Amino acid sequence: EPLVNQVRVVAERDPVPWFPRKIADLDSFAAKTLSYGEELAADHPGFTDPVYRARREEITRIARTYRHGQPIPRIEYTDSERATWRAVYNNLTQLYPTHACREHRYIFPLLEQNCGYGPDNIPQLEDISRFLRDCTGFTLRPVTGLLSARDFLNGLAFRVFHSTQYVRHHSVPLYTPEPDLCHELLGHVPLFADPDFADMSQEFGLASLGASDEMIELLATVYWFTVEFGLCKQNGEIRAYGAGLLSSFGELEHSVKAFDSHRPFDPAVAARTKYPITEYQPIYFVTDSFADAKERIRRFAAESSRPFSVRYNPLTQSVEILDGN
Ligand code: NLE
Ligand code: FE2
Repeated sequence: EPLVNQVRVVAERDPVPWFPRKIADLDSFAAKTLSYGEELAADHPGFTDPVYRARREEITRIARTYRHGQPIPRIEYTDSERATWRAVYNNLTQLYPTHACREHRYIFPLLEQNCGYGPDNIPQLEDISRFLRDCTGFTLRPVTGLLSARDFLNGLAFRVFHSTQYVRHHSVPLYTPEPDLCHELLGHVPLFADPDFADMSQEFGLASLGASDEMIELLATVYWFTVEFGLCKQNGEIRAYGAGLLSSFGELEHSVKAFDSHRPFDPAVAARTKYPITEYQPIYFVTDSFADAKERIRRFAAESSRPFSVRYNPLTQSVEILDGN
């Protein structure tokens, strides 16, 4: 790497945290997933059912050994997993016409046509990853569970979305506190096929590379209130664009009409708002339009106060460091 960067890093008072420079560097995240004992202490059945945990172990083995460039191995889902998927799928697709944002509704049929989305089939990550690459250059990587906010956001800089591959616990299909395949496929994937949304997501990622812990916390919080739980106004109606809402038929229905919980979206306010992760959100931020949210988020992400800036080179799938002085 250029000497000027090495000198800068040594000279900084606060050393710049390590960050991935090329897409294969993301391989190092595989071993570092948070476990429910730490950040996710919860009494949800998905955390404590031993049969379910054993099945999760089996599925997450793929994510632990996956390396960049390999096709994502396919999973043969069980009848119970397929029944859960069907319940989630059928309930959500009934709500989408009246509750989902325009972009989500536009892309969903394309996923049915190209990636095997449907009530009777659980789509495979490899097929979706190829589809997204054709749409926006985003790809998927299997992950064992929740990553740290830094690692997760860093992945977005390379247009890589870390996706779980297991299905939520069958007893509570309408809501799970953890990411699961239903959440990734029904909530996140449709929006990653939208070019503007893909660009905005990468902005979060680029802003997170080598950022201070404080900045990571702010970025992760804004991400939470937008990409995960954002609402927007379209044609005078409140609609969801956040993946955590679009994948939970309980909270999707609740959020759109919970008017007392709605606040106008301002990244500076959202960045400092506390939130629970294992229950319905007490506050939702609503943007006037989806385009407005994207613009505000982009500006907020660009405010990262680092002594250098970064640029993504899509030809080499690597990050170039630009000296800030
Ligand atoms: N609560 C969401 C769902 O049930 O699909 C998952 C949120 C993951 C952050
Ligand atoms: Fe998510």
